[in-house]
Amino acid sequence: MMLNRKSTGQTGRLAGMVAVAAAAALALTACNGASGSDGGTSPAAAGDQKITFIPKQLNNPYTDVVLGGGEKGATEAGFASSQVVGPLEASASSQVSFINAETQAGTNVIVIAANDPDAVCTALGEARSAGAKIVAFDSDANPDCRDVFISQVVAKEVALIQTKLIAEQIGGSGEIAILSATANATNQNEWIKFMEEELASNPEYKDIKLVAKVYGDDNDTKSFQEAQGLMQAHPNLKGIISPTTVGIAATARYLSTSEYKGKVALTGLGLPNEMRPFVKDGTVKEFALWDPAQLGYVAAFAGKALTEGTITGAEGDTFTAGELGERKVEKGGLVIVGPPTVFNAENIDKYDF
Ligand code: RAM
Repeated sequence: MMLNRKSTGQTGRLAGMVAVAAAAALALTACNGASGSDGGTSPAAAGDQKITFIPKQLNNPYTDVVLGGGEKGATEAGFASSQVVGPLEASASSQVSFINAETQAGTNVIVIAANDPDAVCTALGEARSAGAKIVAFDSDANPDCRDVFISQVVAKEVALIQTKLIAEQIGGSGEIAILSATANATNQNEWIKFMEEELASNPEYKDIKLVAKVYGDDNDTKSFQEAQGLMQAHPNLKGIISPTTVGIAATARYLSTSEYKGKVALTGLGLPNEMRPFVKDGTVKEFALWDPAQLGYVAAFAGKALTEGTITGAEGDTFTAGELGERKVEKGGLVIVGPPTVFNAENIDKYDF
């Protein structure tokens, strides 16, 4: 017997998932032997494994796209059930109680985007002792506390592309600021560290001065206010990098109706569907991102390979991530998903996420 999840549209799906979270171990399962692509010969036929995704926070449109890919990957990889649980805000310890509940429920694979690399460690350690495999994605946990980390793009590359974009957009000189997510987020801090290093060491950027780093906590209202505050505190600001989809959208919204529209540059990491109006109205020239759905998709297959023992997270391990093909585990248990794309007025209409 093969168990499949119900699948609905993106918004409905997430709402459904939250409801499932409330129902804890009562996973969305429906008996259906015919809808699997291989008629029941998939790994699911041999087991009843459960996978749970714990994103940084639930109310984030980026997370919705990542989880759409995760849901698809979980089905194709043959998990008997999958669910999403998680906090509504991305504070450091907000995920601990969710991890503990998964340990209690005997979940086989926990996929987590860590709000803080260390705050989740004890709970993840307990989950592992109980037999769970831990896949970090998007934002890494301390490597001692997980089996693999599925990274969207090489972290340094993410930083360099944003530094290059802002330098181009401000004509190579002037004051810039960074508007980040939460202050503890592993992914944000790694990208910011590489940006700072690049600004300090690349002679092309010698006339660019980073004057502020602020945190919108991946909260739309706070990000909007931080953008406003930046302009008040730094009247000579020429550009803002926001390496978070929530931050860049809120900053764009602020700039678009302000006197700074078209004068203060804004780049970073954004969802094309959220950024489209701001590219079209001239607030934003270019920004970057990868395909978020692929992140969740690869994470699900990595989880399956871990539970089957075909990988352990060691350097050189390989596994097949469905339609995305073979993936290799690199040093430190790192799996890279794909290259970033730069979006602008010419290409943005080709993307729908
Ligand atoms: C936000 C989150 C996430 C990050 C993206 C780019 O939605 O901070 O962790 O990867 O932006």
